[in-house]
Amino acid sequence: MKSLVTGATGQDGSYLCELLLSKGYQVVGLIRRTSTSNFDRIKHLIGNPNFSLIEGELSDTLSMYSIIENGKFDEIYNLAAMSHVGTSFKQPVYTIDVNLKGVLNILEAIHKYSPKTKLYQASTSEMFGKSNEIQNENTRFAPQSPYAIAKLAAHNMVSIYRQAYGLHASCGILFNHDSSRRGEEFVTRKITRWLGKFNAWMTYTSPHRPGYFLLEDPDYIYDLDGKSFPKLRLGNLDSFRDFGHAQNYVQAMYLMLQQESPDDYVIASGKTHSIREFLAAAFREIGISDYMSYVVIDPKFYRPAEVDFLHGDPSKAKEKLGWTPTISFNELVSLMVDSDIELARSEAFSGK
Ligand code: NAP
Ligand code: G4F
Repeated sequence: MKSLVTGATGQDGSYLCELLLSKGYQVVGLIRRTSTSNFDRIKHLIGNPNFSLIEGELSDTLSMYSIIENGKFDEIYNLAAMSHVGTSFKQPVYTIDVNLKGVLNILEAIHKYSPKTKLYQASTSEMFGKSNEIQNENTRFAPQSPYAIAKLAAHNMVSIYRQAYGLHASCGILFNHDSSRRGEEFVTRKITRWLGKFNAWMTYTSPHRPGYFLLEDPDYIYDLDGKSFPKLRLGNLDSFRDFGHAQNYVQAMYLMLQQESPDDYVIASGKTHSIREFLAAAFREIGISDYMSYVVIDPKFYRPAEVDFLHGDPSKAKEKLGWTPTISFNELVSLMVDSDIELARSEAFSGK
């Protein structure tokens, strides 16, 4: 089996490439040209004889056509996207180019040149947007950002190509999933990365005089020698998300393409927590309960329009795919904090 994974350098792409390689697949990762390499999440795969990289840009029709026509792929997993909701308000046209036109490029290429290739499209719970009920495959979509609008249009486009041309194309409506490989600008990883660095600052920066002050200063924490560390700056803490671990969620992507017929599935933990709850749980991991003393609420991180409540019902995926998540919310928080404590410790010792 030969698969193309777009977004191979991202969080999900890296876990999915590992999963497919472990199943004996030949995996081609699509990467876009950047001035410096960003292979951190897949560097351990480079050199594997079943793994290779190909350069391409999702929004460039000709490059996607030629990759798909020549690749003879059994499966394509389209994970590449402008994936940051906040950024989509600042770069709406680019977001449409990549997250909608990019998907159309892939669908057309499959339809024209490789109609037997199966497609997985990374849809998202953000499409539910302004919803206040538990969400499943039948819940009405009400997108709240350029990101969600592009993803919803792509989701509908996949459905049309499936009906009109009989493509084996499935969409995973994935709820938030995180890990130690999550990008640092997403709220979960922003919190755990800050905690790792703060822990290293407390432990290794003043090892002879350990301890710190929480003064009235709104922006900084001080150590006993008067050196400062910036507080954690966040936006809205009162939105709810349904969190899972990315390693569990890429299993569901794979399972969707092993089904006889294509379909759409909600992939979620079935539980919801506020960002505030994530924050509190992460601080508890390093023994701090008065977490708000370390946080500054900065309106800069508020969104022009917010998604207040995401809570998925993964019953269909459980029943039809046999998929269930194995990593709980508390385990996720703990894994992420531990990993960022270790990362910051190694950076402190290597002088970074
Ligand atoms: P991510 O870590 O941000 O990775 C995105 C990937 O897309 C990166 O490899 C990035 O390449 C690549 N990419 C971006 N623009 C591209 C372009 N124009 N051409 C080619 N490649 C491009 O995202 P993720 O968390 O792994 O998410 C994977 C997919 O699932 C995304 O489509 C996201 O929207 C969707 N999703 C994610 C979640 C979640 O909670 N994680 C939930 C639902 C849906 P660079 O490394 O060069 O930037
Ligand atoms: O971490 P976030 O940026 O993730 P968001 O918006 O839920 O999007 C993620 O999950 C989607 C699935 O539902 C994916 F489709 C998407 O690609 C991405 O992976 O923000 C989560 C919440 C928001 O309510 C935001 O307003 O956290 C709030 N937040 C509070 N302070 C913050 C911050 N978000 C970010 N990024 N940075 C903050 O400082």
